[in-house]
Amino acid sequence: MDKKQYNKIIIRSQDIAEKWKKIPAPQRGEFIRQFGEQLRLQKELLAKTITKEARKIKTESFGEVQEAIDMCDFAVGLSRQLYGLTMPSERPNHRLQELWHPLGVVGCITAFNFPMAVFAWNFCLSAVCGNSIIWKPSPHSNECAKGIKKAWDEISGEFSDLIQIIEGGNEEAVLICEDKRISLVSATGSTQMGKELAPIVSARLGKLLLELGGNNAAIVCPSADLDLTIKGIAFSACGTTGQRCTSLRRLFVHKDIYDDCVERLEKCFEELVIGCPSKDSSQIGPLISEDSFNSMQKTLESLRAKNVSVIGGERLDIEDSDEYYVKPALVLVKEIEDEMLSETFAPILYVKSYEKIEDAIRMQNDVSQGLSSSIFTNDMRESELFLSESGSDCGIANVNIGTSGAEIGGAFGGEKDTGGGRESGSDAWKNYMRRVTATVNYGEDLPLAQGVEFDES
Ligand code: UN1
Repeated sequence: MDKKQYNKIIIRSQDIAEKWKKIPAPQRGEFIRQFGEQLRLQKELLAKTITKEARKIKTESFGEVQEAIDMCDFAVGLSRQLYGLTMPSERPNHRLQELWHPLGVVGCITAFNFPMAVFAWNFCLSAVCGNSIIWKPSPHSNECAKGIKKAWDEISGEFSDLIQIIEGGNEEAVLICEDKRISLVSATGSTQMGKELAPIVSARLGKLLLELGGNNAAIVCPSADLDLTIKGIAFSACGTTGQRCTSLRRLFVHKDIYDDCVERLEKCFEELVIGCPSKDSSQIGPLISEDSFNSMQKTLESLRAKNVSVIGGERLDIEDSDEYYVKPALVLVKEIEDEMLSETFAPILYVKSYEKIEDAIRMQNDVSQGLSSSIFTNDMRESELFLSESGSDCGIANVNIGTSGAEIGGAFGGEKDTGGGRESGSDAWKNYMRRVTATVNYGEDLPLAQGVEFDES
């Protein structure tokens, strides 16, 4: 992008942030309430755009717009709850309190797979917190970004440029990361992308919020309700064509139920309806690109070369389309294979048996990523162990639910190579503000903290 044009965008964003921060937070919330109303009105249109561009099936596209609406509702409430703590001061006649102030301009880099919801996580919080936003969507989802911007433009009046979009790829992402005027860079994408961009932001000591790759696992215990479990696995592993950062990639099944579980999974994978995402009956649409297809095939080929059992995974010809429709792959492994340790953004599910729950938890944690995890069990000792400090090391830990499909109310994100950031619910708003610790002396003396004496006379 032309540097001059880029500069103009950022200066505009700084100017608008100056005005926006002076509006009381509950009034900023009112803008977000109206934005949510627009999203409700345009739900069908926006969902269609997602299906058309990101190729998500209809129900998931509607779900994604709903996730953005939920974020608006959450942020409206939050606009009256940007609480700072008041702490007891150790000094007489002193008040010790924290204040939260806006950051200014926030940069937001998003991926193709959640082309609206992840922006909404960032924008809704950032806006009620008093910031403007520069959005660089994935080159695969520029139309989705325009759809969201249009909805904002309908209600935002003079604050239309609170959202400004910069289309582009890595070059534009680097511009944002290098720019000292952008206080916080929130980036969603692969670990590789995070490792390239994070040092650029860190070199200028900017704030970072990272939501990177996952390599999510589920454990199936002997007491699990298998009907529920298979459903949970199928949605997490195959839904969104395995292209969620929360998609289920690895499955550890207790040896006593392994055969039964694999048999059911094979049948279930066989029955999933793969087809054009705008058809009501389709459960799995195509992969986003030829690159995604190639990386899936490369992973499967390298497994087959080692004589690992791979069921499915082949390309399907759907209505003579040149898109990349694939059969989800079930990979039955005896040992941990190297391929299992990295994230292939496609529907590949590795299945391995285990004997002891401690071993299953260890294998689950034994990857560099730490986003989402699940256990399927009706034994509270196992589920509590899984949730304890000796259990899952991920940012998300579910019981009797798959790894994907988190609600917005909780903080979303994970540890290790996932980047450590937390977005969406809970207190994630604090990422978009700066904290001021204010101590006020309303007395007539000047007592020093820690009992220090300093008498000038
Ligand atoms: C992502 O894939 O980057 O929990 C986000 C989920 C969705 C968000 C996924 N609510 O699967």
